[in-house]
Amino acid sequence: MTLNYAMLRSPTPTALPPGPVREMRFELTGNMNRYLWAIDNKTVSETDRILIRKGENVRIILYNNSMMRHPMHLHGHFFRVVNGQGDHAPLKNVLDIMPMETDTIEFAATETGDWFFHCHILYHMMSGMGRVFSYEGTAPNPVLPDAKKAARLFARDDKEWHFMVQNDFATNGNDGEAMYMNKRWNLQSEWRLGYTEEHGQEVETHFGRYFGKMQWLFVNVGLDWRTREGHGGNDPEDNLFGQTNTKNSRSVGHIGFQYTLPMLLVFDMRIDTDGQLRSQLMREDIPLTPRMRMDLMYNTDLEYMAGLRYVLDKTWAIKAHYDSDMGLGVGVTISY
Ligand SMILES: [Cu+2]
Repeated sequence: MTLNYAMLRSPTPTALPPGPVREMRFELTGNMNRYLWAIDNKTVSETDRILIRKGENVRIILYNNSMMRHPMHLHGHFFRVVNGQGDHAPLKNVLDIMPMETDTIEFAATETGDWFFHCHILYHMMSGMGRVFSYEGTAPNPVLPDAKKAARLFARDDKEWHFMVQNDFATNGNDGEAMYMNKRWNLQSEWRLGYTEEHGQEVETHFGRYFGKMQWLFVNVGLDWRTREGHGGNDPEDNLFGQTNTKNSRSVGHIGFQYTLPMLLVFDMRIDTDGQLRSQLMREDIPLTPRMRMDLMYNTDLEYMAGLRYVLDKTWAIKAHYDSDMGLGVGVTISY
């Protein structure tokens, strides 16, 4: 038998005392790849405290619009889980909400002060999935001498910038990417540095912002530099837009966007300062087995790439890839 919340029944009645009802609706949102977690696409530090009043009944309707479960926890109160048990609805202070599920909880506002309501997966909480309920007209807390500073410290978690880098030391060259990002912005750079002039060198850098509650849209500006020689005349002269193909010699700025399509396929469209268009489809990290990942890329400069990575641990992986410019390479990948 699979146990579920509908089976829970309080041994004593839990009906709320009479009083005005304040109803709120929240959507739990986020992006699993970027690890941003929010409520209604706003993190704790991007919102004000939610004022409630002593004596009223607060009803919260929660819709989990993500593919992860979120055990939502309220400090300082027991809430009723509205689960079909009428006056005997169970009292809890954490409710684990499954993907795509909608749940209703309610509690009598009987306290004073500020109370944190947050996902109890702590890295979801620290990336911003929470709100503060604040009782109207509460006197300052005497054990918090500097309330402004305390609020600033509290809001600091979800404002943090973090750095990641992945570098592949391969037989045909060195390629990798680095990112410095926070919840909305990303500065990223990627490079493919061949050991010969024929394999060539490429460096691309983007800076931009993510938009939308799922953060599928990344609007960016960037720089694209590349050089490659003597590819035996096999290179395509045009790109798919009928423009001269500049994939072997380019030093431009560009503006564009990336959009994450279903199946985590990333569509990239850009125009550069020479008026050249490029669009690209890429899917990274296709899990073939728990440790085997596949990457695929194709773009309108007629470049393509396919790679296989065997993940040894969180830092090390073994990689083999084929790139239309750099050919076959085998190497070791470091992730940080
Ligand atoms: Cu969560």
